[in-house]
Amino acid sequence: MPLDNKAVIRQTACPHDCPSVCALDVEVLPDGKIGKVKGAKSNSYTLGVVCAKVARYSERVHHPDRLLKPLRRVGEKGVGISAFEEISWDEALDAAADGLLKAEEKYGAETVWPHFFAGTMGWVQRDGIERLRHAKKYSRQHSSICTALPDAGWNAGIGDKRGLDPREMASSDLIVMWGGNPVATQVNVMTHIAKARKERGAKLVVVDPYRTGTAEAADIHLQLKPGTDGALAAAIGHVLLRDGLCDLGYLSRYTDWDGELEEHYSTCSSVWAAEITGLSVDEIESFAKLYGQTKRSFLRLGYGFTRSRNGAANMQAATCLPALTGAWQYEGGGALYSNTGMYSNIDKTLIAGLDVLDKSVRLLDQSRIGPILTGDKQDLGDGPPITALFIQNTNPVVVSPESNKVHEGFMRDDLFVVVHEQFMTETAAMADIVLPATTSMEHDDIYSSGGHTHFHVTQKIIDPIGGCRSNHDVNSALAKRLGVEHQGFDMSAWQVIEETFKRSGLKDANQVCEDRWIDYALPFEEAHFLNGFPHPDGRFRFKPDWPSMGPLGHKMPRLPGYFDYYDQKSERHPYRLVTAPARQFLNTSFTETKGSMSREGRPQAKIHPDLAADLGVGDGEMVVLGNDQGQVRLHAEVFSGLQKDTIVVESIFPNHKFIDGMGINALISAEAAPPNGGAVFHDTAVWIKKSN
Ligand SMILES: Nc1nc2c(c(=O)[nH]1)N[C@H]1C(S)=C(S)[C@@H](COP(=O)(O)OP(=O)(O)OC[C@H]3O[C@@H](n4cnc5c(=O)[nH]c(N)nc54)[C@H](O)[C@@H]3O)O[C@H]1N2
Ligand SMILES: Nc1nc2c(c(=O)[nH]1)N[C@H]1C(S)=C(S)[C@@H](COP(=O)(O)OP(=O)(O)OC[C@H]3O[C@@H](n4cnc5c(=O)[nH]c(N)nc54)[C@H](O)[C@@H]3O)O[C@H]1N2
Ligand code: SF4
Ligand SMILES: [Mo]
Repeated sequence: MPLDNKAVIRQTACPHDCPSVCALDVEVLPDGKIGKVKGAKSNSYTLGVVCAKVARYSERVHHPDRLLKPLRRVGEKGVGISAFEEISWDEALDAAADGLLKAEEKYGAETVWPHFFAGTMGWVQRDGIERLRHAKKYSRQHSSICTALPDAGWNAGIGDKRGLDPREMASSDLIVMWGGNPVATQVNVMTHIAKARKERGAKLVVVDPYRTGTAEAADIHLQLKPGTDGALAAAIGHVLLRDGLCDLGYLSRYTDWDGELEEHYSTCSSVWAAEITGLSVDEIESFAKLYGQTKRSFLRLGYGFTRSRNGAANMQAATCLPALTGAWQYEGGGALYSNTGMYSNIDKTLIAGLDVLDKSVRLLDQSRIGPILTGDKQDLGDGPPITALFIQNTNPVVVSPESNKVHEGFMRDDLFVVVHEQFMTETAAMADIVLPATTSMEHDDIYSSGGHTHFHVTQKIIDPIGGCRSNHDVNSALAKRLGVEHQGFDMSAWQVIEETFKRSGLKDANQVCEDRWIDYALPFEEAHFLNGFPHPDGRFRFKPDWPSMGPLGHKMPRLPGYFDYYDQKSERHPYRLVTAPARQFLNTSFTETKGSMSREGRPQAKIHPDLAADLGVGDGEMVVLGNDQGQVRLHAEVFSGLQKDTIVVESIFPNHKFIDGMGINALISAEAAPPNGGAVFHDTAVWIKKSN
């Protein structure tokens, strides 16, 4: 990109899988590299703040280990860069297409599984692989790993994936951060909480099984046992009803409230919930009263408390609370989980090839890649085995449940793998062909924001580094070689964006790019569902139609609250493991940078001092965690901020950072959670032993 000899500030958005989707002001240096990265002050959600890992972003973009050339594996799988030789783009694309075509010839198109996720959240670069998939009738992906459980739980009661504008926290008197840790996972929430505390004296309550950075900052921390949120929510409902803190007028006008529900809540006492959650009766009662007495109460619902077999029920149980008090009627009152449903007027047909989608093609569950690659008949159905994978924006060898099976599957000799990546991840190390990918600084894209209401449009701010190509360019080049045609493959990424905006009746994309974003914030009445909830009858549902929400919906309880279907403690597995995100990583991204790795150090199991004493384990000594899925060895960190039967391992460290080379997801089950699948990363009963 032509530059004079002065640094300039260019504008973009953070592409990572994070609800904050920060608007970024990035310094571009005279040598074409990026310099300092700051949050845009002009964006009323970002407010000039970014997390520490992206403030250090040049470290990742200009990392000496960035993949810069296409590679072919000539050595063993899983070894890393030394097992590969450099090849030209033409050779690499030919070999990739050849491998996919050969697999298809032998077993039919469904033997190929394009596997992707949200390493970049840009719609064009993330979802363009769907166009290739659908055009080729390759096996489809049920993208369940992150949002299937919370989406089901939220939509069950509310009806659409949107909630409060987070900037409304400025008008809240009570903010409840439930099952999320924004100090680590979406720092901007803390900016808005801090404003409400400073300007209105708002209180912050955190519901989390361990003392996170967010819990440390809170006025009240409800340190419950993982998986028991439904019981807590039901007991709060009980107190609200008992003490006359419900808005009965609101309940009858806006919800499906009835006598059966009243009867149901009357059985969910604080004493009952204290037993299940491990909280004291007093903690439950006083929080319930505080919640019931505060009209402007903002529930900020995270993902964490839904990553459990009963996660959808937990989420739905929490969404019942503002319906009980009628908090939705007041500014700063109500709830937010995610706002990604807000952008539904943007037509995705061209981006994702929805015009060539064939729903009769087999749908495979992303979270079950381990069982799928090891030939699970139930997953594969009548279809062929998976013998070819084309992977973009995800690192399944590390992030997916049942890592031992994932590993075994990738090691198969009859599996052909193409990985398009920025780094030699443990997944890339399993590939036959590795293609080097641009970062968001080097390509054009558009981004919706889950944690707020802005839709961003960005163009590249530096030239692609080395020989890197964008996902869009690679998908288009592969499509040609695979003999598929679609308008989207003949356009540049920017043309796809322009055409998408035209079809959606939006302003010209160039203009929006100059403006940086469109703010999709809704008027008060809409955002607060005062014109009705987005169900056909306009009512919030205490009794959701779970069976309509997914193939496992029949397993869900009819009434809101505690669903005791989770990996409960047993004699063999007396502890419950939570694998919450580490602050300096973003999933597996940033595990390659020194700035992040040196701060996180090594994988550690946080264990209660009483448990450490029982085991005879000192701080920094080694322990083994295990269950029916596997065993993992790591160091112990003696930590008082959790219940004695809870263990926390912040994640996601690469497998090779663990003593035996197998990481924490070896312990996580790939069981699909009801009603519609979803991975259960924080729902694992384990045993623990001292190790040598
Ligand atoms: N630094 C950093 N930021 C990230 C990520 C990262 O890995 N690192 N990942 C990104 C992604 S992909 C996502 S989806 C979001 C997720 O962001 P969050 O919404 O914060 O969700 P989680 O990360 O799953 O977990 C958050 C908290 O939930 C708690 N938790 C676990 N089980 C339970 C439970 O049963 N009940 C309750 N009440 N709490 C529970 C955990 O202890 C943890 O503190 O963050 C994004 N941002
Ligand atoms: N134990 C445990 N496991 C978890 C979780 C947990 O809390 N605990 N969280 C789960 C959750 S919520 C999620 S969302 C998943 C996330 O799992 P992943 O999606 O696998 O994680 P990311 O690190 O966000 O992204 C993966 C890769 O995308 C690459 N990438 C980024 N941009 C581009 C691009 O433009 N093109 C290409 N080709 N590649 C790109 C990055 O280099 C990175 O290696 O992990 C899940 N796994
Ligand atoms: S807080 Fe999230 S969106 Fe903002 S810069 Fe950090 S990773 Fe990106
Ligand atoms: Mo996620």
